[in-house]
Amino acid sequence: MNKQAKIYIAGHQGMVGSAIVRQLQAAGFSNLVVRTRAELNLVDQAAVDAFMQQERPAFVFLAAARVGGILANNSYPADFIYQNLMIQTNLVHSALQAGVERLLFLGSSCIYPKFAPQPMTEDALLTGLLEPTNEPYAIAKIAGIKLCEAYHRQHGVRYFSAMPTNLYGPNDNFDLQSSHVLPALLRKFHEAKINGIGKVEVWGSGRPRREFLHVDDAAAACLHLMQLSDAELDAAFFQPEGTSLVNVGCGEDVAIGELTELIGAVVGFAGEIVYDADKPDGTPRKLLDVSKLRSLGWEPSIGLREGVEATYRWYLEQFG
Ligand code: GFB
Repeated sequence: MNKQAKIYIAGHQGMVGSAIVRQLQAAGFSNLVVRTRAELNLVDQAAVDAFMQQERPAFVFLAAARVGGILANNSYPADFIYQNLMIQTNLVHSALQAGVERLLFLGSSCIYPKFAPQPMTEDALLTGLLEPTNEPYAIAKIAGIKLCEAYHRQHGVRYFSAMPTNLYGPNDNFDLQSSHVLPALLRKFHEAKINGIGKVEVWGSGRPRREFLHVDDAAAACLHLMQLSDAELDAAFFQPEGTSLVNVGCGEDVAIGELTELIGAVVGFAGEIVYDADKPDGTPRKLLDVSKLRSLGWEPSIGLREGVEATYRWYLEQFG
C-alpha cells in the first residue's frame, strides 16, 4: 500500500474502525475515505454501490458491523444476523464492481464451535455447533468469510478475513446492557467507587475464560496484514489446502473472575463483588491459536493490565 493509496475504512467511528484510522494516519497514509452512518447507510445496497463507484478505493478495511455483548446478541438475534449480512454483502460485492484490490473483512472469535479444542486454530471453523447466545452473529460472520473466499476463487480478488478475539479500548461501547464485559465492569466499578456503592454485580459464574486484546494492537495487526506482499498474502490466505482467515489475539486468557479482580484494582474499588447466576456465561472458553499471525510477522505489544489502565484513563477523560 503506497502512502497515497485511497483507503476506505468502513465503520470508522466504531472502536475498531477508529483505531485503524489512527494507525493509518500515524503511518502516514493520507488518502483515507470515511462516511458516517448518516452519510451512508451500509444496509442500503444501492447507496453502497453508488458510493463505491464514486470513490473507487484501492483498499478497504471492513470494520463496520452490528456488534454487542452476550446480552445484546441474545436479545436482538434478527438485527445481528440481518444487519451484518447486509453490510458485508453490500460492501464485498460493490468492492468487486469498483475494482478494489484488497479487502480485509473483520469477524470475531465467536465464529468457532462452542466446544472447539483450545486454543482454537483457523481450521476449527465449521467443525461443530456454535454458542447459542451469539449464533446469528457468528453465522453472519462465517458467511462473510465464505463471501471473501468465493470472490477470490471466482474473480481472483484478494479479499481475506481477520478474526479478532475480545477487543477493548478507546471508543468502546460502555452501555451496561449492550456492551462487552470489560467496558461494562470498568464502568460498574467506576460508578460504584464515585457513588460510594459497596457492591458490584458481575454476570454469570465468573468461571468462563476470555482472551482480551487492546484495540490498538488489533488495528496494528490489520495494518500489518494489509501491507503484506502479494506473494505473502497468496501463501497465507489463498492456498487450496489453507484457510482464508487469520486469528488476531494475544494467545493468553483469563477467567472473568480474574478480570473482575484486575479491573477492581485498577479502578480502586474495594467493595463486594456479587455474581448473578441468572445471567448467561456463554462460551466456556474461546482462546485463539495465534501461530499463523505470528508466522506472518506480528506480535501484540499491550498487556492486559497496561491496556485496562490506559482504557480507564481514556474513560475518565471522556466521562469524568
Ligand atoms: O463480553 P461478553 O458480553 O461476550 O461476556 P462474550 C463475556 C463473559 O463475561 C460472559 C461475563 O460470561 C458474561 O456473562 N460478564 C460478567 C459480563 N459481567 C458482565 C457484564 O457486566 N457485561 C457483559 N457483557 N458480560 C461475545 C459475543 O461473547 O464476544 C459477540 O456475544 C462477540 O458476538 C464478542 O463475538 C467478541 O465474549 O461471551
